[in-house]
Amino acid sequence: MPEWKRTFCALCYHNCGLEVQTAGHKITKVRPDVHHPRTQGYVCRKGLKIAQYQDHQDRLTHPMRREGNTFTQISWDQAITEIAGKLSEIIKKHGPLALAYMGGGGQGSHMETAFGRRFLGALGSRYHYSPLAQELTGLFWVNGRAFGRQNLHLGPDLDRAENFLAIGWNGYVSNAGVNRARKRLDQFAHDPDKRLIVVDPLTSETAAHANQHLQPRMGTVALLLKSMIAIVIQQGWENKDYIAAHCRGFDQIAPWFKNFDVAAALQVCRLDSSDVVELVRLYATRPTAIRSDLGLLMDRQSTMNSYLEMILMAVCGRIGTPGGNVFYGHVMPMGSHIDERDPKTWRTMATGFPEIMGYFPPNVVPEEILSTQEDRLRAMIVSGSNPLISYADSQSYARALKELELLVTIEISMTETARLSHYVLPAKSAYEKWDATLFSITFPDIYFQLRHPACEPLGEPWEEGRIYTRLAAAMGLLPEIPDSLRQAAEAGRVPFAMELMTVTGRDKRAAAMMPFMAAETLGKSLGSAHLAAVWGIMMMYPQHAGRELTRAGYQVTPLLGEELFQKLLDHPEGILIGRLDPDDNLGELRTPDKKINLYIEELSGWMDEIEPELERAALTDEEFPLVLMAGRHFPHTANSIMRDPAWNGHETVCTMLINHEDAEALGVETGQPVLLTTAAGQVTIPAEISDIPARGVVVIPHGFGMLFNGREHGVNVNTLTSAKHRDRIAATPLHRYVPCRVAGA
Ligand SMILES: Nc1nc2c(c(=O)[nH]1)N[C@H]1C(S)=C(S)[C@@H](COP(=O)(O)OP(=O)(O)OC[C@H]3O[C@@H](n4cnc5c(=O)[nH]c(N)nc54)[C@H](O)[C@@H]3O)O[C@H]1N2
Ligand SMILES: Nc1nc2c(c(=O)[nH]1)N[C@H]1C(S)=C(S)[C@@H](COP(=O)(O)OP(=O)(O)OC[C@H]3O[C@@H](n4cnc5c(=O)[nH]c(N)nc54)[C@H](O)[C@@H]3O)O[C@H]1N2
Ligand code: SF4
Ligand SMILES: [Mo]
Repeated sequence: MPEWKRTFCALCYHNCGLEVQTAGHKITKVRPDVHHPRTQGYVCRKGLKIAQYQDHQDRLTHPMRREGNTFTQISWDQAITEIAGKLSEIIKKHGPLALAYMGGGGQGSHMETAFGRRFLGALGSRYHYSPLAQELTGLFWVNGRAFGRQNLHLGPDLDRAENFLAIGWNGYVSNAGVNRARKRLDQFAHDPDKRLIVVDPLTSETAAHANQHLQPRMGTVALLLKSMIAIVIQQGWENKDYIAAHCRGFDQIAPWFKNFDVAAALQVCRLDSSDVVELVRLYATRPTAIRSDLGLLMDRQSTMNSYLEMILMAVCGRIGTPGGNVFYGHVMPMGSHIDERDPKTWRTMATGFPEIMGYFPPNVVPEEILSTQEDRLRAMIVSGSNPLISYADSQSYARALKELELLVTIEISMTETARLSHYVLPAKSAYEKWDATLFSITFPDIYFQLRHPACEPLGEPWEEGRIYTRLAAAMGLLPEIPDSLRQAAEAGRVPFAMELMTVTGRDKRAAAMMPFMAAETLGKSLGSAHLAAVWGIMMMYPQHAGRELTRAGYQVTPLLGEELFQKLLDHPEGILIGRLDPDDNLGELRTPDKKINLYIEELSGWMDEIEPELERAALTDEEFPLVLMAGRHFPHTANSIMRDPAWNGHETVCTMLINHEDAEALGVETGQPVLLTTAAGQVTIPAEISDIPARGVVVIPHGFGMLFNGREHGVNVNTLTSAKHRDRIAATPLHRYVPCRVAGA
């Protein structure tokens, strides 16, 4: 009987525990890991199909160089030497700002980012275009202003909540951000003492399970949230003690809401006033946790929605208090805090968007490349990302990527982006390498899991960390490594730690290049650059998380980092690595006075635009009378990660959902092709009559339109989206509200 190996699913950042059997490079059997400490046997359909993630005919096995339309296999040595040479030439001629790094780590393999970002930085660029900056950076920006750090992130405190309010989040399907989401949702929906309330324009799968479903008009979240705050303030339901103790700026924000015309606003939202007042009363008086996601973040008022959501939570005293929304812990924050009011902050060159939490928005990349400025973007390394499918305006993306002097794609599959690249480098898949994920999705416990290699590599792929280390070495970026450090690495991890401290203490450059130093020394004796990076993270973690570790039962000694690393090696199912103090969550605030800052000056003009009549006018479009939800996340996609359509049994799953009445009015039936047109493009796609969309809304999933076996499967929704339809602060795409029209094809 083959051995069951414990691992976790890399298809979404939820990372459910799995057990797999393998033979060579194949995963042959999969089952949920019922003893997994965090997910306890929970999985979705995608996790159970993980074998097809890495076993298909488009897997990359060897480095390749493109000449015209054909790729030639080359050796790793040749690939590293040529890429390093070309990068050096471009930087010498145009300076380091000509270089960008895109993607990084995807949903389940974050160790590469430590190397990719360090490599970029060592060359003198900060331009990391990350998928996080096409959804979350508006929210991160608000977090920075309100809580003092962009990387302080709130999540629902479901263990202590009486009610669960989902706004613009379809957790029943997406699972995003809530551990064992379906189970947790069911607990709220079925317990007579709890309630699940869903605010969603569509009858999403989550809405269909709710005790109560409020169905606002698509694109009116900001009006609704502003109305909810106005009801709180006009009724005097704000939590005065909490505001006095924990908030700053209430008097400055109150006038926005005091005279706000709630009745007129809710009319535009097409909601019944009494339903909303009841919801607000419940939220203001009972411990209620909120989970929102792309329905807010990718809506037309993206950053404003995040701001209003924060104000609503704060005035009701639901931030950092039991059963509300709490600051989650982490082993390492997902990014660094950047305050763009500092004039030294980096901005994109042609479009002027600031770095937020260390990330730049993929939406602007075509403009940055196609700009006529001398200091435009000319070279890019893409890893774990497929911009031609994932980012807005695929047509412009394709045109822009072709203009690059150097495009290197690090991938496991021959993607649409890889096909345009000058060099394609094969990465080890999630199940062939050591790796870990840094997203934290539990409270108050903090877990960490190291994914051990489960399969043999197919061909000659490398870990991404090794690729960047070799490139850095070839470009002369690595400091001299003393023999003493190499010898210490052979002697063991404890002597290595001591020697590393001595070396980095006296050589600043060595400290700055730490992941590479560790990869070149300890990484060699461990057989993995990523494992050396995880070791480094474990060595650093106790330095800033002593209290969390103590609460979780650890004794903080100088050797604790080493102990944690060994524990990760011994426990592939993951370990409890810290615990937050659930009774002092507001202690996490990082503003100078430890208060929540309610007034964000830069948003005050925008706040004035959130008015019923202005919004009503903005929602009317004669040319495009319908709204396209461009990119639903649903059970038959895992972003663009699953390429072989066999994983969906070759069913036609890429359809345009349309509701009965709209279909009837258009004379369209299920299976019939329709012509869908937006300002950016046009596609023909089969219609599917469904109970999910509301009147006036059509829905297409994201993650289709990929080439497999010489054929395009489904429609790439990003041929319909414009990169300029974006948030004014963070440039995140507004994919949840794309005006369109539909006609029979
Ligand atoms: N199966 C599957 N799961 C996934 C993924 C996947 O590709 N497939 N991808 C993962 C990733 S990367 C992410 S970011 C998450 C995303 O997870 P979600 O954000 O949960 O995914 P969406 O499908 O965008 O669902 C958002 C909900 O917001 C609603 N909405 C849209 N517009 C509005 C509005 O104006 N107001 C309100 N109140 N609601 C609105 C939509 O109807 C929808 O039900 O999913 C993750 N999980
Ligand atoms: N219109 C529209 N577009 C959207 C969305 C939407 O709702 N609407 N949703 C967006 C969201 S929320 C997200 S997060 C993005 C995600 O978009 P992307 O950033 O493109 O990320 P993924 O689709 O998750 O993964 C991309 C690639 O990672 C590769 N890969 C898998 N494993 C590994 C590995 O171990 N190493 C390396 N180097 N590569 C690997 C896969 O083969 C795949 O090609 O898409 C976005 N695009
Ligand atoms: S795709 Fe499904 S099984 Fe995999 S981590 Fe996400 S929720 Fe869990
Ligand atoms: Mo995402």
